[in-house]
Amino acid sequence: MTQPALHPDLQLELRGPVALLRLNRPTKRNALSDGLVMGIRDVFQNLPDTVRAAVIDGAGDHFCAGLDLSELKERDAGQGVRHSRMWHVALDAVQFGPVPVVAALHGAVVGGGLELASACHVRVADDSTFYALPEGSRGIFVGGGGAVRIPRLIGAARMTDMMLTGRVYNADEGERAGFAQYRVPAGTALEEARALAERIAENAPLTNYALIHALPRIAEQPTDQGLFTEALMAGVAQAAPEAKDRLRAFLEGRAEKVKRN
Ligand code: 1HE
Repeated sequence: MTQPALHPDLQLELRGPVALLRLNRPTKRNALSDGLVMGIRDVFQNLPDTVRAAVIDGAGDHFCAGLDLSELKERDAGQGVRHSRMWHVALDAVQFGPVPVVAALHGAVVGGGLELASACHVRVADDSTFYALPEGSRGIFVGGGGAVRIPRLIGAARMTDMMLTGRVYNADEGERAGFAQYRVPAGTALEEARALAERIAENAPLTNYALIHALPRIAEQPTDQGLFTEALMAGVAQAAPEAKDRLRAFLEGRAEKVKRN
C-alpha cells in the first residue's frame, strides 16, 4: 500500500522504536492549516509496525498557535461542522492510534495547539510554556475535540473561565491545573519527552495498547461495566507470552525492582 506523502510542514524521524514528529512551520508559529491537520492524521494512520512510541514537538519558539486563522473563511454551518469533524478524525488518530504519544511543549500551546496536546497521552512542558484558549475572544468555539479532552485534564470550570476571560496559564499554573504531567527547564522538553518515549517503547505492546484504548473507555463506563471491561483486558494482557516472560524474569531476579525516587 502506498504511503501518503509527508506534509511539507511536518518532519518525521524514526529513531529505533520512537517516531519523532515535528510541526515545522515556525514562521506561522506552527499554526495548523487544514493540510497540516490532515498530514498529522496521515502520519498516525501509517506509522510503521516497528514504531512503539511517538513524540510530537514544534519548531521555533512555540509549540503551536492553534487553528490557522488565515483559513477561516466564510463557512456555512454545515461546512463548519465538517471542518470540526475533520479535526476530530485527525486528533482521534493521535489519541487512539497504534502507540502512546508524548507531547514536548514549549512557548504557546494555544487553541487548537492545546487541543492537539490534549490528544497526546503524556505532556512534558518546559518553563516557557503557556496555555490559552483564545477561541472565546475570536468569536468562535473549540472544534478540535477540546470540549471533550480539556475538561478531562483541568476540569470544566477552569476551561470555562479560560474561554470566558481569556485567562492564560503559565507553566507553573499549568502544571498545578493538570495540563502537563511533567515540568522541565526551558529548552529540555524534547529531550525529556524522547527519554520517556524510549521508556514507554520498552513496555509490552499489549499493555501500551490497553492503556491508550481500554483505559479511557473504562473511565467512561458505569462502574459495573468498567470493572468487567477491566477484567477482560487484564485477562487478555496477562495471557500474552510476553507477559509470561516478563513475570518469569522478575521471579528469577532478572528484572528491575521498583525503586524509591
Ligand atoms: C498565525 C497564527 C494563527 C500566528 N493563524 N497565523 N489561535 C490564536 O488565536 C493565537 C494567535 N497567535 C498568537 O496569539 C501569537 O501569534 C503567538 C502568541 C502564538 C505568538 O506570538 P509571536 O509574537 O511570537 O508571533 P506573531 O508575530 O503573532 O506571529 C508570527 C506570524 O505567525 C504572523 O504572521 P506574519 O505573516 O505577520 O509574520 C502571525 O499572523 C502568524 N500567526 N498565529 C494564522 N493561529 C479546531 S478549532 C481551533 C480553534 C483555534 O485554534 S482558535 C485560536 C487560534
